[in-house]
Amino acid sequence: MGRDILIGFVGKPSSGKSTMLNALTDATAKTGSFPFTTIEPNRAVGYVQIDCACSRYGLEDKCKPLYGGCTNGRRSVPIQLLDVAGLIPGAHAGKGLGNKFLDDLRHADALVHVVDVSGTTDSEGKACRGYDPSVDIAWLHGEIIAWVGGNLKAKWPNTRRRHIATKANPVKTLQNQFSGYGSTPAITAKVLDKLHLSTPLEDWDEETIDKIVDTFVRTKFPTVIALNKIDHPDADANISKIARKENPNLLVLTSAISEVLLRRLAKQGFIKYEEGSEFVDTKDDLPDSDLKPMDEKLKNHITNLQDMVLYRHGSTGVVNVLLKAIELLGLIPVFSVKNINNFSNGNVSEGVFRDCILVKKGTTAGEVSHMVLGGEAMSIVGVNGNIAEDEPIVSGKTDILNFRLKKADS
Ligand SMILES: Nc1nc2c(ncn2[C@@H]2O[C@H](COP(=O)(O)OP(=O)(O)OP(=O)(O)O)[C@@H](O)[C@H]2O)c(=O)[nH]1
Ligand SMILES: [Mg+2]
Repeated sequence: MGRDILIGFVGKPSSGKSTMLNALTDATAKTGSFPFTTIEPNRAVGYVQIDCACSRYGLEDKCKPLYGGCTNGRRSVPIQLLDVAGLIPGAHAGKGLGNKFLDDLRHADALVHVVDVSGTTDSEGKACRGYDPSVDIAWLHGEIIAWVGGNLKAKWPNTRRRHIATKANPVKTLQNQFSGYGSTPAITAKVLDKLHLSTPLEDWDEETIDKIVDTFVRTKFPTVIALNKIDHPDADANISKIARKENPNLLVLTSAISEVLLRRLAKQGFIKYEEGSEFVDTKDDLPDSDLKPMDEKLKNHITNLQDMVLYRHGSTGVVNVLLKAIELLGLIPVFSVKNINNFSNGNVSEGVFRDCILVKKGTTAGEVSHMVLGGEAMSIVGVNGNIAEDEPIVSGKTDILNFRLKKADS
């Protein structure tokens, strides 16, 4: 994962995918209370917050990331976000906008399923009351399976014939089909290992293929479930129902619309708002500040938002969506520096810890050198001396690295 991480937003129409994208970025994707507002995908850069290495050395005020930013040791690392059209039950059979647009998500590292927990939109995203959103999680997963499964099955007779003719092994044959989703031979092998299949590939029936696809999707696309619209009075009952059914470790509570509003008011100078926090200050709270006063209507809106969202849940939750995705992916930051003694890229006056990439836990120093240099390093040096190529990166210990191309570089 040398490139930027890509996170895709999926869900039924009107669940709040585009609003969530806007809440996490400076994008202004079109949103609307009617299904299929989004047709073409919206791409934008979001930032995930991590602990920066600068704070270990008291260098917070010298820290100057090339991309993103760093404030008091909290570093914002850019990640790519992609919001696509809504899926409805039967999308794989052409319902709604179909499922072809999911091909844009083939290279996603993780997905976020945005669920509307207000119960005010039905399975097709049409306005209603009292809809039970707890069923959305299963059918949407089914549509993702049907997308990958459909692509695989369409080519299966040829794939199978070729497999027999070339006497290939199942990992190789399957990897050829899954590589288009950014799968690696290791991922494909892991999928087959998990299933302990006893039948040879040429005899796999539809049920076996479905099982393989299900395991592949769960392995390749870890999915955060964002329970959105928690600001709605009917949300609580739906959240409880979903919490009883689903793995709690995948759930994040969000109010995307609240985050959009807070960021906008902060930008317009009406409030002071620390993104992702519960802290909002108005002119009433800070009379000596240069904040603009708000009218009664806006004041009430903010009070309501604080009561329904910020005080009850601690934040609007949208920032936690990206943190959860990073956690599910098992990503850790690695800081590559050109000078291991002063952590700069040559000149301290240009700042320190300028480069940071996110890599999977277990990635070795050698693998990181390939991501950073595009090739093998002559030597890899950490703060405590040389590091072997096959040494996995350890957060807080061997995550600040200098890659030397030639001995002369030292
Ligand atoms: N109450 C509430 N409404 C929200 C929230 N997030 C989004 N909405 C509203 O839900 C409606 C749909 O939002 P969108 O972001 O357009 O939904 P989408 O999932 O992108 O929809 P499609 O593009 O049609 O698939 C809009 O009217 C939003 O204002 C939220 O957190 N709370
Ligand atoms: Mg949309």
